[in-house]
Amino acid sequence: GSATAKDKISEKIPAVAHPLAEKSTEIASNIKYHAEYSPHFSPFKFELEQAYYATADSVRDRLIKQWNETYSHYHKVNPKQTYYLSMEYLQGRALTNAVGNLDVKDAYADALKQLGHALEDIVEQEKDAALGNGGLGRLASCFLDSMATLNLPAWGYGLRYRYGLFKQRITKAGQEEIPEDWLEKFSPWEVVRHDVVFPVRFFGQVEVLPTGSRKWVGGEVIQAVAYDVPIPGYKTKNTNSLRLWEAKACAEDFNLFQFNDGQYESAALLHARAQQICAVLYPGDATENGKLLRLKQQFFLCSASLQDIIARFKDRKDDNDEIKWSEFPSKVAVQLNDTHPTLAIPELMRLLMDEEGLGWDEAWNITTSTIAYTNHTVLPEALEKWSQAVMWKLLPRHMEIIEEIDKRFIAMIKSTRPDLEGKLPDLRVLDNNTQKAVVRMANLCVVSSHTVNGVAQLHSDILKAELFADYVSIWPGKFQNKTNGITPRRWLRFCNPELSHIITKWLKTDQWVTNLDLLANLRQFADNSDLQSEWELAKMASKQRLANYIVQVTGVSIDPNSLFDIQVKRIHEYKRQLLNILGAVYRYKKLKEMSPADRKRTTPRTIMIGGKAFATYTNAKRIVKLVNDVGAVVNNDPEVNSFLKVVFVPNYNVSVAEMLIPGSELSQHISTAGMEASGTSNMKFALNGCLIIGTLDGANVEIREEIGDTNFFLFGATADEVPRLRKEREDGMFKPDPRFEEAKQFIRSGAFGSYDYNPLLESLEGNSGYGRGDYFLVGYDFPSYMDAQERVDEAYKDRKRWIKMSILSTAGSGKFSSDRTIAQYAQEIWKINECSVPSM
Ligand code: GL9
Repeated sequence: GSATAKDKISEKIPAVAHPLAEKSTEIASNIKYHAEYSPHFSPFKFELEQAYYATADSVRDRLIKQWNETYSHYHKVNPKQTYYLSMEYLQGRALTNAVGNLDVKDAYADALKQLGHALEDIVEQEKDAALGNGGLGRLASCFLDSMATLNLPAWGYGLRYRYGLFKQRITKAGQEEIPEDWLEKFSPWEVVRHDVVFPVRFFGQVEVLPTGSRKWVGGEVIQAVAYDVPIPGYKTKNTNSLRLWEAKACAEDFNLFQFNDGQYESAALLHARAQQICAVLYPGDATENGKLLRLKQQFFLCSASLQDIIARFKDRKDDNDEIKWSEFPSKVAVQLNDTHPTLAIPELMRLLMDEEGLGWDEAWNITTSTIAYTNHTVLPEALEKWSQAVMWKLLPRHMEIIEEIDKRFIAMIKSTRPDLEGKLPDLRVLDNNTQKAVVRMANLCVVSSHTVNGVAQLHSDILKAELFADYVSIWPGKFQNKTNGITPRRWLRFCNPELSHIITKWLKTDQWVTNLDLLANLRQFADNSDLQSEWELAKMASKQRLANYIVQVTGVSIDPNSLFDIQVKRIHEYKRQLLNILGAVYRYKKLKEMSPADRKRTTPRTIMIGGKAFATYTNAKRIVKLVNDVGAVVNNDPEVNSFLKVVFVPNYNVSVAEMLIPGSELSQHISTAGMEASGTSNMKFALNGCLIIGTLDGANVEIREEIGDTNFFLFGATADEVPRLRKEREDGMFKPDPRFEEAKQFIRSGAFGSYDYNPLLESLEGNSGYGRGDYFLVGYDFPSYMDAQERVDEAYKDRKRWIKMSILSTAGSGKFSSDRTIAQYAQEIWKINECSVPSM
């Protein structure tokens, strides 16, 4: 908008506080009120950035009202409540989600128009809150949305990292990581609670009191301060909290004497240590220092959250009632998001015994009836093990408790399951066998939780049959499946308004937004040519928008009439981006060899690959570079570049996903079977009418079941074949397909530049060892992958059939709503009920 237009309007519209305005003129006044009276910038400016902050402040007014009502309602009713403990939340942007869930989007768009701005431009001003790495963190954020929408009394707990996930920049050398300070300016989506502060101790020693009880003393104490982020439900008053802890030192910890003596650093030592705790998401843990910091972060989250949970439990009893600790598990459910918050177990035991004076048995009953654990991966390198030596130093009292848990587990096995005695070395919590004694966090979780769940049916089956098989024989009822889900608000209703309107029109209701199973009713119209042409137009609009974005961020112009083929996820060898790019290389080579007439008969494709590589993961970084190098050659080859483009999408994050997914037609979920626990972007793509090429892995299995096997491009080995195939490869029995050899050879020939790709390609060769000998079976699956890609090319030529398949993908995605997942957690694990805030 132009400055003159805004100046004129700013005179006409009065700046008046209207926190709950309904009329757009009053909303405009309220936005203007915040621009003037909640200033974050010098006065008299109302450019995009200032307009964003004023708009967010104004939306926040409504959130705070609902939030306070939710607090006091939960306090009054005092229902059982869930606390979701997670080291990661990938929230993304909040503004579109907030105005959408509050059902005031049109009114805000209108108000902003009066102020000379467009809502679409305003929302782009917000930085992503990227306090997570990938699927695990995004799942936690989808869960928060569903818990609020289902009116469940449930809160998230996490850490307020200053630097979330790094920003990815692509240079000639490949990926470069740049810190991103999402808090550089003010965040309107958090409220600091200066009255919610808990001390968290590190190091120190255990003191034995005259009574015989034990007490953790000394060491260093850092304060945890609560920052609350509002989590509005969709079209409901319930507004839950994501409580993020910030680390702070006390004033008393500032050594004024040293400071006046010129020793500035040592004077503020504890302040500096406090700052380190919440500085970054996942600090590199290659060094001992890095490991210690990560462990400190985990404990900080667990200790602050449990102190808060216990304080609330005590606070909600009637004034003259005494505390009935046996009721704790009927008021509190704690869910551990992976093993990262495992220390919640010994910390709850310590608080109950050492601070509240309970005995072991009572504390243990409470702890094990309160805590449940979700496993998110079977990759051995992701199963956390902490050095006992480090733990004794940092958390001496917790190590005592863990030793006792281990001792009692051994005694239980010896007395009740002598047949398992031989397996104790693997089943125990402590691993003293190796040179470096460690605590196995997953074992501690299984032994101490009432319920353990996997995140897709296949994954849960693998957990039961392999990783946790012996525990299943001890506690058969402990293990469950909770297939992951995604929020239909962010991942369809808000990111794809065009498709949403068509769905609402044909279903004659917008109830699908909270009852996603209703999408199945689209099936009856899948052949209807009116729906098909509307569907195609919506897809084309999203593709055009995506093409505009791609040219803006990469300089590569892509053809919206080509097949948009996307793989976006963290770069990992098991996810097999290498399979994708080798397929692209083979396709390019064949296109080069073809006659121009044959080329014209092919299906034009735009292959987009995006994702971040962990900073120290060498092969992942080589893959990023390879995709970029292949793109540079292919996209500039005038002979073929109207039939094939290869684009690396930089800095993949939640906001980029919201742009890419609606514009996708084919997406790749091609991990080695048995290795992707679930995947959740597969659900987002399918929901938006994108077809999937994939293996029988994770939630792909259930997606294919729901949308029908004729609508899914399946290829590859199955999970149960993988061990035999690896063995065959080790025995030198593997015969590679000539197409696979040709693709690798083409890269080696220097067709994509002089960078030495031998080390990367060698990971696909040889015959033994992890990361060598093609552990991920790229070579084995290559021919069936290429065959599946040929079926894709053929299917795309039949427009009607393709669009029908696309409609059936959306229609079959109902199961993958996180509302369904969370309803199952609530009923089958947490045993909590809805607690709706009344409308007056
Ligand atoms: C993950 C699994 O790898 C995914 O398959 C799964 O969908 C998600 C959510 O359950 O959890 N586990 C895990 O450690 N990550 C996952 O994505 N990794 C990251 O989040 C980086």
